[in-house]
Amino acid sequence: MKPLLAAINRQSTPHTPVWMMRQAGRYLPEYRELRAKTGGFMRMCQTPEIACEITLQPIRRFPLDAAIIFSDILTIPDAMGLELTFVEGEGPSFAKRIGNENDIAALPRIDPINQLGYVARALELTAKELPSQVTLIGFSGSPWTIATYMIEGGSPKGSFVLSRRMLYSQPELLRALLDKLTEAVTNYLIMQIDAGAEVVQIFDTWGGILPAQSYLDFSLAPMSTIIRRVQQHSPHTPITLFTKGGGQWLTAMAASGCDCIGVDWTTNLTQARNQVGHKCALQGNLDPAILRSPPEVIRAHTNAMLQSYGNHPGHIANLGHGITPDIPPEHAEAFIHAVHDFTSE
Ligand code: 1CP
Repeated sequence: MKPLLAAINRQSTPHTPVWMMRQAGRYLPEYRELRAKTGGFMRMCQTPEIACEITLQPIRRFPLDAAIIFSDILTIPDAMGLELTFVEGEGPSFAKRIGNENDIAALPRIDPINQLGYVARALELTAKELPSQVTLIGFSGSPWTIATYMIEGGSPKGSFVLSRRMLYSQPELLRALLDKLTEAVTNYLIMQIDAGAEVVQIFDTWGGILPAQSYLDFSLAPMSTIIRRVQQHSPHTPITLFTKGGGQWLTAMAASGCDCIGVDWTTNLTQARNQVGHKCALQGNLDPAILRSPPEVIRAHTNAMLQSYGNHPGHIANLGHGITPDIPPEHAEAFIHAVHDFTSE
């Protein structure tokens, strides 16, 4: 079995598998070169040959155990008609945002195969090209995280004022939006699995800004519904749940039925493992800021992270959040090699 699939099933592996969130992206000169030629991030996502090529770029450079399909969590609101654009250096922005009942009522149900079929085709192409030991990962944003972008109209800068206002003043509106997104994410993940994704990850980047009860009701509950429905369709495809800032809710996350929990760098892996036991694999959690340090510092911190998980099956090494554009590729390489060096039999 591929090392990452074995680890996610809590089986022992010849080395701890490793990949990096956001491993296909701007820290790689070959990505920047292709982006300059292609013109526009969405054009890159929507052209399966280009999305496949970018997915493979980090795989050619580093001995990674997984490839994550090149796409974005904001393809769903784009398909719902919010008109996504990415301005270089400024991040995502929508032409329309979701502010009231009418906006939510007007949101169409999406048909992933017709509207997001470019992601399925990119997965199919990539599955054919990947080395045999590398696992192909599909993904989506969580309903809550996607909703924050739709409500804020782009990057939720500052303190998510509009999203939190809706949460507290019009929770029924937020629920209606989350229901639509729950259905869309479920069908989107099922499409990705049918196209060749061997694991799917739900990125709940902004779940950690919520109070505990609101996290359970407005972020974890929709994700649990998605997990149940995806498992009904594909009982053997593992699902990873990553809530940034979710370290205090691991027991509740494990009860969602997910196979693996992604943890950020603020979480202690020994404690996390004591809490979830054998129920879920754990993925993470080197602070991505450590990759700015010299390679020997990266190796030392990587070793400490591996030690804190301990010598048990069920660990997938990763960063605690995405790699940032300023990281030299050699530093990413130092991290990946360190994981394999320290854990090879
Ligand atoms: O390895 C990969 O790069 C895989 C593809 C991938 C993934 C998994 C991209 C490409 N984006 C994502 C997920 C994503 N997108 C998340 C969840 C993970 C996380 O928290 O990092 C989020 C919040 C987004 C939204 C988004 N898209 C942002 C963040 C904006 C913000 O401030 O909130 C940005 C900058 C993007 C654009 C984007 N997505 C991906 C890339 C390589 C880029 C850069 C685009 C460019 O070239 O300008």
